[in-house]
Formats: sequence, C-alpha cells, structure tokens
Amino acid sequence: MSKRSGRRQPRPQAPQANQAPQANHAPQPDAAAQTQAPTQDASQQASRCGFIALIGAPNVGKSTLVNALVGAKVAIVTHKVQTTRALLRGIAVAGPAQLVLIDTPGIFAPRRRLERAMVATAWSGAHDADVICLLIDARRSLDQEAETILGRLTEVRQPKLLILNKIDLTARPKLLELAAAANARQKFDATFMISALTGDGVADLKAWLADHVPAGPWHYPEDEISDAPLRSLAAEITREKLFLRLHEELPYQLTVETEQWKTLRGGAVRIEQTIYVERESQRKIVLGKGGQGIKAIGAEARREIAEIVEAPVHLFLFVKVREGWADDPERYRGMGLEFGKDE
Ligand SMILES: Nc1nc2c(ncn2[C@@H]2O[C@H](COP(=O)(O)OP(=O)(O)OP(=O)(O)O)[C@@H](O)[C@H]2O)c(=O)[nH]1
Ligand SMILES: [Mg+2]
Repeated sequence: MSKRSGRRQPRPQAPQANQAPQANHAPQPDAAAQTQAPTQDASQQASRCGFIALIGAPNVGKSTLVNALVGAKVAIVTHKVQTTRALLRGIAVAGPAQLVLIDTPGIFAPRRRLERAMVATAWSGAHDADVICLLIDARRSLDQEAETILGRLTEVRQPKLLILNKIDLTARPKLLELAAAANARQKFDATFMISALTGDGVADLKAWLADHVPAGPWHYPEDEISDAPLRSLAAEITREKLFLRLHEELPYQLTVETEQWKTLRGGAVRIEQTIYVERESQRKIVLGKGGQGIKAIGAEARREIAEIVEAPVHLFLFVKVREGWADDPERYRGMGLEFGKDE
C-alpha cells in the first residue's frame, strides 16, 4: 500500500452550517499513538473511524462522490457505465473522524465472468462496511436495477443511507417523489439529495457520516487518501483515457496493467504499461491510424500521472492481444478481483 499525500484540496477555513467541527490534527504517526496521546479537549477530539460503502447501479456517480468526499481524484470517472471494476478505498477526514469510503463497481445484471466478478465484489464491499450508502441517479425513476438493489438491501444489517445524486439535473418535485418511493421500499436511516459534481449537499453528507461512524482509532495515517498503490492508479488513469476515447464494446474488452515503474536519476519516473485486448482488430483500433490514437491516449495519461507523482513521467504503452484475458485468473489478480467459478 502506498501513501499518497499532498493532493487533498485544502479544507475550507470556515466550516459550513451543519458541518462537523474541524478539529486541528497534530501529525499522527499512527493510530495507536493517536489513542494514547493526551488531547486538549477529549470530547471534541475522541477519534472515530469507519468504512462506508457506496453502492448503486452503474453510472450513478459513486466514484465522483468518493473523489468529492476525499477532495482529490482517487477514482476514475467516465460518462460510460461500468467504469469502476474493483473495490477502491478513498480516505476522507472530517474533524475527528476518518471516513474510509469504499467505491464499488456498479450493480447490474451481469453476463460475462468479468461482470459477475464486478457485481460480486460490489456486494462484498457492502457487507464489510459500517454504513451503506445507496446512490440513485435522481433523473431516473426506480427502475429494475434500483429495485433489485433495494430488495437485496433488506439482508444488510448496517445503517443505510439513501443518496439521490445529480440534483443539478433534476427538478425538486421529482426528487421528493423518488425519495418517498425509495423510502417506502426500504428503511433508510437518512436521505440526502446531492450533486457529487457541483458539491451541493456533500458537506452535509460528510458531517452525517462523521457523526455515525464508530468511535475508535483511525485506520490510516492522516494524509493518506487512498489504499491503492500508485501503479494501480496509473493503470486506472490510462484505462480512463481509453474509456473516454474508444466507443461501443471496445472499452469493456480491454484491461491495463502497469508492468514497470522505475524512478530515474534526476527524479523522473519511467512507467511501462500493457493494454490487453482480445483480438488483433481491437489492437488496430486502439493504436489508431499511424499510431495516432495510442499517442493521444498516452499523452493524456502521462500528463495526469505526472501531476499525481509530482515528477516528469515517461510513459510507454504497449498493446497486446491476449485472447480470452477476461477468463485468465492472472488478469483478475492484477485488477484485485476474485476469479469466479464458471457458470
Ligand atoms: N450532472 C452531474 N453529473 C454527475 C454527477 N455525479 C456524477 N456525474 C457524472 O456521471 C457520470 C458517471 O459518474 P461516475 O462517478 O463514473 O459513476 P459511477 O457510479 O462510479 O459509475 P460506475 O463506476 O460505472 O459504476 C460521469 O460523467 C460524471 O461526471 C452529478 O452530481 N451531476
Ligand atoms: Mg465508478
């Protein structure tokens, strides 16, 4: 696990109404030291920490919300469904509370092995959490996907929140109607209406989470914002650029792995990544005419990775045909997914 620091956006100077008081954290080398350290005001400083799973149908804005709560990009986001493939923990701080946000793949009716693994992973994330947040795209009504998740939430014992996201695109009467319909189907501890994109309502949600996670020591150092190693984030960023540039089924038929990460003399980083596709025809599309496609993708990914590592990056992308990679256990290990049984 790598620690990434310095990328969290500065916290606001004045807390907004309803926001948990922002405690001043002295540097805390580790959670154990924190519980033993004398505090100025024990009631204010008593630490809290919990795991919060964000679940929902694909494309409802789970990863956008994780980034908004953390205050930095830890998860990739695209306009396409099924962007997130594996669990990722983003770590946010709210006063004395550390919130470990579990971003999950969207839940839908899976067909392929990869999809089944993604959906199983999403539910496993929910079962391991202290609080479960169900996100719904407020523009949509309770469709089949939302109904299925609402039904299965009955099995879940933990506190549950309903989050209607994308309120920047939705009229208020529709929001109230949707909130009432979802609450009639499932008992939620609270309902929030937010825009993960504009940040509207996110501070109130964060304050609620900070108040409701269990008392206890923090699980991560104060400045850690994600549990994902940099090499995984770098592979995800390249995958994001591929998702944004490629069309139809192709984004779902590829995966990206960071094969080499080397810090060079002078501080620059040399990164080699492989993009696995299923067929030669797909390799040609990814490369683009005269290699222009892969060049543009590489330039975009390199720029963003360099910002994150705060050093010049030399990014080398290779496109390999690996027929049936989606049935290869090795690729699943790379993605952090369970390799499920054949069905
Ligand atoms: N207008 C608007 N767009 C949003 C909001 N939240 C997310 N989006 C957009 O919705 C799309 C999907 O966002 P993601 O965060 O990738 O959604 P997700 O639920 O993580 O999707 P999967 O990983 O595929 O399950 C992106 O284009 C986001 O910019 C919001 O509050 N308002
Ligand atoms: Mg996502």
